Amino acid sequence: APQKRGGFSSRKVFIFAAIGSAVGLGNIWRFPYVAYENGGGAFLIPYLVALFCAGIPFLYLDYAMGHRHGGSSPLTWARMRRWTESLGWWHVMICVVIAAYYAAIIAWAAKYTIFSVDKAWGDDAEGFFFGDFLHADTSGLSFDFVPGILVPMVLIWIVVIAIMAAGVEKGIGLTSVIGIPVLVIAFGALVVQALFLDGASVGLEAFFTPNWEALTHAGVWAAAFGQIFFSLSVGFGIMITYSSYMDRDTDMTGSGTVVGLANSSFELLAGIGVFAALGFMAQANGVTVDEVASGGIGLAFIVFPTIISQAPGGAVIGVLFFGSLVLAGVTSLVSILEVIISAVRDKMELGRVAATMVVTVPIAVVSVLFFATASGVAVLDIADYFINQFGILFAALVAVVVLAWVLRKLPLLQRHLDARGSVKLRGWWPLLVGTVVPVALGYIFVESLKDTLDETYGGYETWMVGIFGWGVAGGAIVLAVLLALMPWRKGTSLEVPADRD
Ligand code: LEU
Repeated sequence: APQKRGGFSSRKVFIFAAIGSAVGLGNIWRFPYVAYENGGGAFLIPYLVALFCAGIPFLYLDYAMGHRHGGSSPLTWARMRRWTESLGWWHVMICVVIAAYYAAIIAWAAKYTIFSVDKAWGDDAEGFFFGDFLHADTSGLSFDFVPGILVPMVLIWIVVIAIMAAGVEKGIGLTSVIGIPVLVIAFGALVVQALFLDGASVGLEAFFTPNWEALTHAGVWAAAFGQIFFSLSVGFGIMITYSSYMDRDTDMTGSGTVVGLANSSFELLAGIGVFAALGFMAQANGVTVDEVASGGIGLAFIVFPTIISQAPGGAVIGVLFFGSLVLAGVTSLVSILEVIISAVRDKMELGRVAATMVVTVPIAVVSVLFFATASGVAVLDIADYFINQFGILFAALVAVVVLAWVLRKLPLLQRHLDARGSVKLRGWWPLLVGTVVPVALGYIFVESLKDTLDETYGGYETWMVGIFGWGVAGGAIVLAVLLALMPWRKGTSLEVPADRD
């Protein structure tokens, strides 16, 4: 029965939880550096194209699947056609990988919230981040624990496990209903403060000036699509799972539109805030915005500390910024874990608390083992790139091809959404999802594959990329196929719930 799986008590809670999932480290930590590495201002155009042509349509797709079939991702797929169940487990495995590294970044942010108060990095934020803080060793694999990361990681895991054990409504729902308004206020205050810094306009100019040449690179488009899917939390089971927790009459397209626009607004706001701050820093140091925005994955942890040291009221900026990261991160991490927990619950005879423990404790251990150690930042960089390009985007491609061309389910799903949705999708949606999305994703996938095969990612050791890149992305697929072979618990029906159509 549906009550046994848990669920959200109202559409409001669902929307908060979905926004809580979407707005995360991707918006604040990942977006600025991905944008920066892919042409800066030039990134906005592919980003917006990806949002409207693929991201939001795909969000409706996830909603339709989860809502109509009322199950976790594997159960939803199994209810569409038995043999597609492994696609759901692929989502689950992608979430396992993301959860493991996502917690590490939240832990960094928690630590930096405290560091902000007395500006622990002195005047060398970059040296401090990679050296004193991370003890980064990018030359290979190292299991030397870094206590400064280990402790906050363990604490984050304890908090998140407690939320998950409390359940869908009382854990996830409540955390988001409280956390998201606080986040919006804190982050809004931060952006306003950033806009008043000297030199902010220089940074904004850099952000909003298109670099047309960058649009000719397939890699820029791949990055934009990857960012959109990651940021909206679509294509890897999260929104399927959340929408399975809603009543049959819920307006899913209206909800999806709110969630999609809220997420992108937040992301652009973060872009504006970060680039305004970069402008300040460039001006204060007499260099160009290009020169300050180095650091890639560490952008947020290098640039912001420098600003905190130099700007008036820096400590406040720091606490707001890193505090926002922690809050945004936690409300997203719970959604990643819920994909796994709900799948395990649907498949096996386990209660909420037992399933939470069986899922989260091993992931927490792996997470600490790989990311609270000196090679953590290298493994994280590799895993994040590969699980995006060859996990999320690839899984999304396979999903649309199967749904649109093999099972031919799009018209059915469209009718399901339109029967109760305030935003009517009509014919344009199956068209976009059935043609434009697979063509775009297919092209990007091939190009991205060529690029990645051409050159070892990020200049790391080949074997490191082999294990944590190709190995992790490929291993997720192999394990997914194996998990789909396991039997369902006796009480789980593989029929579409009768009340859902
Ligand atoms: N959408 C989230 C973010 O932007 C990530 C996802 C994996 C939950 O950070």
